[in-house]
Amino acid sequence: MAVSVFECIDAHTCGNPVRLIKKGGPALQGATMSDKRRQFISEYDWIRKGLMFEPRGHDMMSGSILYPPSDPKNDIGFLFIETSGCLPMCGHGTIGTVTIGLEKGLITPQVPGKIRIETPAGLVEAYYQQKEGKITSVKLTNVASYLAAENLSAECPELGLLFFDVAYGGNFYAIIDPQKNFSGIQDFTATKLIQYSQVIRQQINKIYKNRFVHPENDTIRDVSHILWTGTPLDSTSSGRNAVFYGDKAIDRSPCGTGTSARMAQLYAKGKLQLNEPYIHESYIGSKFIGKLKKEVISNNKTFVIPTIQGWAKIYGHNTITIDDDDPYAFGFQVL
Ligand code: PYC
Repeated sequence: MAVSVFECIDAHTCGNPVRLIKKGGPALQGATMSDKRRQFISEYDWIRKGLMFEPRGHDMMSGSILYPPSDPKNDIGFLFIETSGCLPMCGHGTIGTVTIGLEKGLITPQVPGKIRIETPAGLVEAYYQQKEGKITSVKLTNVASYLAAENLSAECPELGLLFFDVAYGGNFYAIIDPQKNFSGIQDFTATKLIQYSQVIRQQINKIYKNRFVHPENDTIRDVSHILWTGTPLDSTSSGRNAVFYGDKAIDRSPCGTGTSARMAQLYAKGKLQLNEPYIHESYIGSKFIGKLKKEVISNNKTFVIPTIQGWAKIYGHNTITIDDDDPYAFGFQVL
């Protein structure tokens, strides 16, 4: 009989949860965060399941574990653990982890004001502002993002044929804009969007099998997230989304990797310029400010470098145990 103990700090980024595992995470050997991610998935996925799923977590739960950087020029490495698996990159998770890490003294940047973070998807830089010991805003320079495919289609229950684009912003997103069979997220409950997403994601990955693979890291593949769009709640915002992830979640934040993918898509279609602010609303109306800093050509493909700005708040300290005599030691989901 063994009991594993995890010291966690819980926060939310614009409404979406971030649970930083301060103590109890496993030592990992890999040379990069991508290698460490693979080792974690094969040997320690029980930790993710135990801490993210019910009864210790919930459908939206999302977390991170800190690692020393592989390259001494960098400050820290982040492993993301979520109900959806170990994402290559998580924007709201990074904003939350940076906020917790700085406020609680778990991250000490070499250059004050800037943190160089190794993530499984690549290097991410975070610039932060602080006041009276609190981090008030975090701006990420995310991994290179791009539009991967346009005008694909799949059948959606009740709605019929839907057209979508696929873009990469740290994860692959199917982006579904308002069209003949879909009037926009303002006309749908989150529950309905979840029901549709569960089916349409499965269809997309069946019809377009092996089509979406990152050109420089083939462990990053397939459409994991569905980004539905619609009319913003605030008329001064640029857009609003409902991002589906995991099996039952709609992101409560505007989604960092989703906003990056959305901006890459709009840029490729000539609908967003470099340095033009893109104020992105979540389903609950919280906001990230996005921008595209520059264009980069690599592997004959045009990428853009996005920045995402948001905030996070710490709300709890949590010592969580996983006792292997608990029938629900490794969590469960009610689908
Ligand atoms: O902010 O990138 C993000 C994210 C991914 C899944 C949920 N949030």
